[in-house]
Formats: sequence, C-alpha cells, structure tokens
Amino acid sequence: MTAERFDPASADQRWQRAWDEAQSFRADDTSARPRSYVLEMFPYPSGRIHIGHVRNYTMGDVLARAKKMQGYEVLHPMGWDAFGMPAENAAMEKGVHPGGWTRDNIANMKAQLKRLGFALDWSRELATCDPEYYGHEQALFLDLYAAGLVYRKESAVNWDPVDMTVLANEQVIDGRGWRSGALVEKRKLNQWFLKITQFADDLLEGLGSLDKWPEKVRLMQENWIGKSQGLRCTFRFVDSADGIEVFTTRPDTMFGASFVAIAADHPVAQQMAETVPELAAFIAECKQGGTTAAELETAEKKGFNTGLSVEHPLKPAWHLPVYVANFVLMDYGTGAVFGCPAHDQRDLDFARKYELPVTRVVADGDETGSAFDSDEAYTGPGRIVNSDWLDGMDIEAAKAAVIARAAHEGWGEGTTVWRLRDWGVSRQRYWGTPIPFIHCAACGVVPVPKDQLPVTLPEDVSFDVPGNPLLRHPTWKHVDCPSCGGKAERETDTLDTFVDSSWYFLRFASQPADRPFDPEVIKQWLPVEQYIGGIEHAILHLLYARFWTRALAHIGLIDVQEPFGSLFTQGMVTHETYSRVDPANGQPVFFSPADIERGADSAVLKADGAPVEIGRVIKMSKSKKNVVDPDDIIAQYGADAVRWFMLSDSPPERDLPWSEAGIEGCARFVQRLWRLFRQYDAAATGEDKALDRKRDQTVHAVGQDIASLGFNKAVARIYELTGAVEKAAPSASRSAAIRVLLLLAAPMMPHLAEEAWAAIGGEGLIADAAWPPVDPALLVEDEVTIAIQVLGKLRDTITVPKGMPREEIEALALASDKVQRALDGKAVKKVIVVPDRLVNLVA
Ligand code: ANZ
Ligand code: ZN
Repeated sequence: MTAERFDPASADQRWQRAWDEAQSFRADDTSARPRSYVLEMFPYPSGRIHIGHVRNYTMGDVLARAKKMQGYEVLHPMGWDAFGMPAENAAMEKGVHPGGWTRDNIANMKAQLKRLGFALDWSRELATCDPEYYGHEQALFLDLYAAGLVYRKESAVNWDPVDMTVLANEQVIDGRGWRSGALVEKRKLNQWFLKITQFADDLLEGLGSLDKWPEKVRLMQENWIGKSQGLRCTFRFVDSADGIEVFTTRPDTMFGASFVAIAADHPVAQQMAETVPELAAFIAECKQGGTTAAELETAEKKGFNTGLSVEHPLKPAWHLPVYVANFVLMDYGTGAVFGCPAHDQRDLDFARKYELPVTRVVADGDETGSAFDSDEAYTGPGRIVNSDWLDGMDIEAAKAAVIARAAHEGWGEGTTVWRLRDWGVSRQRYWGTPIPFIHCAACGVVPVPKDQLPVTLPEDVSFDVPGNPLLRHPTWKHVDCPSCGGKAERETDTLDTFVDSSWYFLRFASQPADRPFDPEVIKQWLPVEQYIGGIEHAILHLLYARFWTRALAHIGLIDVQEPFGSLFTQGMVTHETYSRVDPANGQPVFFSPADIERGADSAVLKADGAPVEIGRVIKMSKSKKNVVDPDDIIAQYGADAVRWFMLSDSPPERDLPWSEAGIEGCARFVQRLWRLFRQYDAAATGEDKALDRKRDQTVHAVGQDIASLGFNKAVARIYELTGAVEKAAPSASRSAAIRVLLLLAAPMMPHLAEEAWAAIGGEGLIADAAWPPVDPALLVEDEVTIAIQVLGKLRDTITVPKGMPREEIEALALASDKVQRALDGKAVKKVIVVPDRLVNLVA
C-alpha cells in the first residue's frame, strides 16, 4: 500500500530526476508529430526568480505538458537574457565581475526553476552573454548591415557628465542622471541604428493578422508605429519666397487657423535666437522640461512671439503670427504646426493664454456660429462651417479638397507621417554584445570579417572609474584594419540588449554551431504557437522581435514573417503591504508578510506585537516587501501546491492576490487527490453511466480550457470531478474516472501525478502518457429542462429526455399542477412548443 500522505519533500526531487534521466522534455527536430512551440519570455538573471516568474512559467508549463500529452512534439525551452546594466551596477557596487555575477545568478535561478518541476528542454538552454550566442548575433548584424538595414548617424543623446555615459530617456529624472544626480547634457554622438522604419507599414499591416494577440497590445503597437495621413504645406513669410512647412492631419480646419507654432529646435527659431537673447532664454527654458510626448501633453503651454508673420495659403491677404512653442516637437512631422484652437485642445489652451482668435470651423450639432466660448476644443464629427468654399462638406471631403487644392496650386501635398523612429542600438557599456566593426583612418568603418567572429569581450576590466571600460581598456580596441592592415580601432559600443531578445526564439528552435540557425528547422517550429509574458513588453520587445523576424526574412535567412502566433500577457501576483511610519523621517518602513501576524482586520509585527498599517493590495515588489519567496513556499507546501495556486481562482490575465489561506487550501487539495488516487481499484466492477459522462465532459472541457489558457476554469472542473468521484460508489467507472483525473491533473501537479501513476501501475511516466480520449456520445446531454409558460409567464419547468416529441411535451405541460393552477379553469386556445426549450400555453 502507498503512503498515507503525499510527501512533496521527497517526491518532487525524485520525479524531477526521473524526467531529467528520461530526457522527457527534449524536443526532437526530426519528429513526425505535429509541432507546438510554447515559449515564456526568458528571464533576466537578476539573482532569484520572483513569484511573477512562477506564475508565468507555470502557465506555459501546463500548456506544454498538455500539448505533449495530446500528441504534439513540444518545444519548451528556457534561457537567460543575460546582458545589461544590473550586472555592471553590481560590478560597481560590489566589485564583482559582471560575468561571474551573471553566471552565479543563472545557476541559482536554474536550480529554483528545477524545483518547480518545469517541463523544459534544458539541452537548448542559452544565455545571451555566451560568446557563442552573441557571436551569431554579430554575424546577423553584419548581414543586416550588408543589406543596408544598419547605419551610423550622428544623433543627440542624454549624456551624464559624471558617470560619463549615455542614458536612456527613462534614466533621466527631472533632467538629472538617475545614478549620479548630475544635470544631463544633450550630446551629439555617432550611433548605430537599425532601419526599423523601412518596415513601418509592414509591421502595421501585420498586426491585422495577429488575431490571437490581445487587442490592447495590438493597439499599443499601432499607436507606437503611429501612422498619420495629412497635408504637408508651406505658410510663406509675408513678402518672401521662404516659408515654414507644417504638417497637419486636419487640413479641413485650415480656415480656423490663428497662428503658426514651431519647435524650439526649429532652424528658424535657432537662427533667430542668435540675435534675440530673449528667445535664446525661452528656448533654454523649453529644454529643461521633459521631452516625452506625455510630458509635453501635460506641461503648461508656453510660447514666444517671434514677431514674424506668415500668409494663410488659402487666403494670402490673411496674416498669422509665428510663435515658438514648447508643445511642438522637432522630430515629428516638420517640427511646425498651424494652430486651430477651436478644434485642438493644445491650440486652444495656447490661444486662450496668448489671446489669439478662436473660430469654429466644424459644426458641433446645431452650433455653427464662428464664436467659440468653451474651454474644451471640439474634436468630433460635423459639417465644415465659416470656411468659404469648404462650407457644408464633411470632414473627410474637406480634407481631400484642401489637399487637392494645395497640390494643384503647388504649396503642399498629401503625405504620411510616422511616429516610429529608427532604432538606436548603440550603448556605451561593457556588458553587452560588441558591435562588430573596426574604425580605420584610411578605410572608414570596416565590418569585422565573419571568420573573426565572435568579437569577444575582454575579461580584465575595471569598474572603479566612470565611463565605458571597453573604451579605456589598454589593448582590446587596438587592432589591425581587416581591409588595409594598418592600425585601427574597434568599435567600443555594445548593442542594446533588446537586440539579444529579438531573435533568441530562433536560436532556441535551431542551434547549429556554424551559423545562427538552420532555416529548415526554423520552418518546422516557428511561429511560436503560444508566447507568454508581461504586458510591460507590449511595445518594445515585441515590436523589435517582429522587426528582426521580418528583416531576416527580407534578406532571405528565414521564411517566417510573424514570430509569435498567439500572445498572452499574464496578470501580476499581488499582496497587501504592511508598514509603519518612521517617526525620524516620516517615511513608511515596510515589513515582510512572514514577519506579520494577521488578524481579521488588523495586523501586528510578530517581533514586538505592536500594530502595523495594512496597505493596499498591490504588485509584489521588493521595495514594498510584500513578497513571498518562491523557495520558501516550495519548501513549505511543495511544488504542486504552489503551481496549483498559480492557476486557481483568478483568470490568468487578471491579478492574483496571494493568500496564506489560498495556498493552504491548495496544499490540502493535493492531499485530497492523493487520498482519492489511493482508492483506485483496478478490479472494481460495475458501471456508473452518470460518472462516465461527467468524466468525459470534464476531459473535453479541460482540454478546451487549457488550449485557451483558461486555467482557473480547468481547475474548477477538476475540483468538480474530484467531488463527484469521491461521492460515487466503487465501480469500474469510478476507477476509470480516478485514472482520468490523474491524467487531467498531470500538467498542473506533475509530481503528485507521477507518484500516483506509479502507484496505480501506470505505464512509463505520466509525463509521456496520452491525454485521455473521450467518447463523443457521452458529451451530449441526454436530458433537457423545458420551461413551461402560461401567457408568456414562467409557471413550471420539466426535465425530459432530449428530442421528446411535441405532443408528449404538450401533454406533460398540461399535466403540471402549477400550470393548471395558473390556467384557473380557462380553456387553452393555443400551444406553442419549441422542442427542447419551452412550451407556452395561450388561454
Ligand atoms: C492643425 C490641426 C487642427 C491639428 C486641428 C489637429 C487638430 P497626429 O495625429 O498625432 O499625427 N502636430 C504636427 N506636428 C507636430 C509636432 N511636431 N509637434 C506637436 N504637434 C504636432 O497629430 C497630428 C497633429 O498634431 C497635426 O494636425 C498638428 O496639429 C499636430 F483641429 O494641425 B494639427
Ligand atoms: Zn584600413
């Protein structure tokens, strides 16, 4: 007889070893089975996995295990997004080497993932900091360069003069470097770019085919790409051949124009600032504010009247003032706009502030007068009014008419403008992929010959002084020019780590030694059937990966357009916070849930028994200490209970509140299943039709739930079947149901399932077992409940065999006491029967 209790402490490891030894989850490139590639976004090796990883990977794991049982050859790999800043920060703070720090973290986190029993093909494990991996990346970068998709350009960067490094926009906080606190300068540097804009239209169009992506992610990408159609046209300076080119998406509102505004960086502004100190001061003031679109949107609108005038292109006698304005961006459109205050909120704010005219040109329902009193711009639909020959047209017709007139008269043309910019990939950092180029005074920029790849990072670097260690390394950058043999220098910039994650899913699928991947093998696996990750990657990572896939297809290296067929973004794991205000500085001090004794509506710190404040339920984060450590809970409850908790209760796209009671319930359920499995009796006889039906309906539904990632629903159904089996009397049907329950639970609680499978004499590992077949005949309900109405009012229901003939239903309905009471002796004039649904008696 098997043990009375399931003991995860011994079982978990035993089965993890068994899977390793049997190489159960190794994907076979040559398999004849249909393929399924299940991928979760690979982690950054920060040191320890957090609960969000556990949830993400558990979901992918259940899908991967179920797919395998359902007959697919499954590729479910794991690796490490291993380059990036935190390793350099650790080097600076702790004096460790970024490589050593990263490798240690990987070893720790891998052990943690193993403790959760994930069905991963570890033979394909990769880390982006492996020279092997980044060497292939360098080769691909050179291929893209050869195809004209990589170029160098001087561009402005955020320069931290203390850390001597370039900062990303997010690393500039209130104009200062996030680490050093130094005032950030704009510097012009030669930077490497990837020509993502060449694929803008394609990337936008492609979104249309991604019907298994969340709508919101597609929308975010669409907005990021930002295609705008409109008019580019010139407002000429009064009495001059020169003018200011503006871009507008609303040429229909042209008669409502009351000013022209240009960006602080606009050449006209820059030139004038040379002789007008007040303008120079205004421009400097503009630059202090943030430069992101969101910051500009919310910042107070400010302008400087240049005193210049331009002619309205549709009515040259009409002159408009030219302002330099803080809400106009230089790198969008033409860096200049015409302001139409009645129909654009920024323009309206601006016009009210500087007392410029506001004229209605689009009717707002019955409002057609030219006066505009509201402080809210009207941006809705309507007929054009107060606009001369445009009057009466709808917005689209008026847009087309103005564009046609501009083209005809030669002062403008219809155009498309994109928000998307080319991708700057240069980073002045050590811990990244070296950009494989050499600078030669005689030959210029020379690609490193492919047979000299990988260009590896030097090991002996120091982080005790600011700046890029590659730049100051005594020997690394000095090389001979591959072209003329003269003295030359290596590029010391490394690649943005988003490049590393733009093709890792290809390398997972195919790993030849001599090239990045084999296109024939890629074709077998790609696109990834199900990609799972955080919503924080909705834009950049996913867009860059889509771009790389397209770019590699464009140059003929692969035959895939979209890398990820279906995308799922999971919710977060949340917990309430516990804190006290530190009287010394008024700041909250947070406490870990492990140190708290939680009452019904209060909580105390175990250490001193004094109360703490209970805060909102928010995403688990180290800074708020509202975290649970995966290792702790695995040790306490076992991997299966933790996995089960991750899948239960909340739909996977929603937040999952962590609760002690919840995980304890899961641990109890593990034992409850174990008790049930122990009752398996292969020799039992007798049939239980209802249980057979319940069993097959559950198999069918759980299969569908897992396929659509409705894990919480699958969990609920497994609970339900468990209850039904527990109640049923011993029979062959009951034993069959227990066996099936085991198979259904296997993807979710794999350790328990293996242990029980072995106990009931199952063949081989349950990880290799087939998903239980269903008898389609059992899926149909053979009884239906029919509503009986009298004069349209529900009076009774009857349960009858499905497909019962009309006359029989009618007879049963009339036999009902409730119906007779409702009829109250009146004669039935008409009987309406909708078979299997309802009966309505008209009296
Ligand atoms: C006149 C106008 C009238 C506008 C109106 C809007 C409403 P999207 O859709 O995002 O492309 N614009 C153009 N270039 C700009 C720049 N460099 N910085 C700030 N704003 C700029 O937005 C296009 C609209 O944003 C353009 O259409 C322009 O204002 C403004 F009733 O022109 B519009
Ligand atoms: Zn040379």
